[in-house]
Amino acid sequence: GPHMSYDASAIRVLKGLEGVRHRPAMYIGGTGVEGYHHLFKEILDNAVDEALAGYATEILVRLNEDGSLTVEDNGRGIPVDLMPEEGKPAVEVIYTTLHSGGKFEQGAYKVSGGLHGVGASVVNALSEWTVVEVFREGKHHRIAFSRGEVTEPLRVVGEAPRGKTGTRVTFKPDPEIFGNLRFDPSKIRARLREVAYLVAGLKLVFQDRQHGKEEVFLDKGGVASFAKALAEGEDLLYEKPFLIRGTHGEVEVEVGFLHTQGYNAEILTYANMIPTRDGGTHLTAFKSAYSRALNQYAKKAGLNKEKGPQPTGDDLLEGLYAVVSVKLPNPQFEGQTKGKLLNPEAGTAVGQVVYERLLEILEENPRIAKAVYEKALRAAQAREAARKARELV
Ligand code: 0R9
Repeated sequence: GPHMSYDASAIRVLKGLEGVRHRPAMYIGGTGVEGYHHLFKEILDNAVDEALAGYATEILVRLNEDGSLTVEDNGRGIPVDLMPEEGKPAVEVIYTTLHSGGKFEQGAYKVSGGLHGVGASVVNALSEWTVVEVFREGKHHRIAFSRGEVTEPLRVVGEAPRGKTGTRVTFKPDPEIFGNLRFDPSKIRARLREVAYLVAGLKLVFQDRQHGKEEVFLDKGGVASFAKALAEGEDLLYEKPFLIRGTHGEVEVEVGFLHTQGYNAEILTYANMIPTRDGGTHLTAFKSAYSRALNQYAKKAGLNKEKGPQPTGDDLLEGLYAVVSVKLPNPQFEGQTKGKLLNPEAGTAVGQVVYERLLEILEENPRIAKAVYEKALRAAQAREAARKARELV
């Protein structure tokens, strides 16, 4: 009857990008400031993927005067050839098909994961307009969309400048979805700075056409420089931060760390470049491996001959500034804000890599090792003295 056909068409419609416009929160977390900037992060991640794949060396982000945002990479360019099954160019399929992950994955994994990481088609669905330009094989290609639908099919609009390859995406988030929100340059800058630390050597340029400013983010030291930046303003125990890198199974581990003379400590963690504010398996494993390595070294080096109080895990962490970054396939997140990493294999990898390499670092740097351990011994003594004082009172 008439009801049947209504239901069927309603279901069909909601399956496509209409569903994204109908329930944006399911795809970007919400339609507030965070959701708005999530669109930028999503496109930036796609450009970063091309850098991690070894093809792009530079990413440009431009905040345009009309409120739209341009993200451009100098990688291979999104393929423009027709896909046999769809009969459409790959770039169109990517921008108009929900969850087009799977079949496009080229062995590696996407940077993003969890609730977020739904891709270009979601950004397209939630944008008043989107223009994708591809520079490839000497040609400048262009395709345009509005609210997820093609408005100008893919065509060659000219020659690519000499030797230029890459992808340029310009989009204007839809006021029908986001009201009068605007991009906040400080949020864009914060993410670019973070990515520059997480991908050592990648050049990120931010052009703010609304305020006539340009800024370059590039760091050769990666997470080691990140750790040093966190410790800014503190008295350092030594000047040069350490970097630990390693792979275990399918998990890539990178840790940068530095010790201060103070009592504060800060450990930032990331999974596939997504901040994990509530920690998770990688953080737990890091703390445990760090303590085990220090205790093991101290025993072997005879640093702990005293009968006094033994340093706890927290004593050992005093003064430590560290950044732990893991990359793994299929990251699983938990918690209200999806800020906690659950994958046990991430913990195993961090544990192995950090324990082994940290022991070597301590052996290669006995003066630093001694200073770090003696600081932990003093922390244990202070803790014990405070406890005794409390008991006396
Ligand atoms: C500015 C934002 N950048 C991107 O969105 C972007 C996607 C992308 C890409 C490839 C290269 N650069 C890119 N930039 C790419 C090219 C090739 C293979 N894989 C990826 C190739 O030349 O063979 N793509 C991301 C997905 C896809 N391309 C694909 F599914 F269409 F292939």
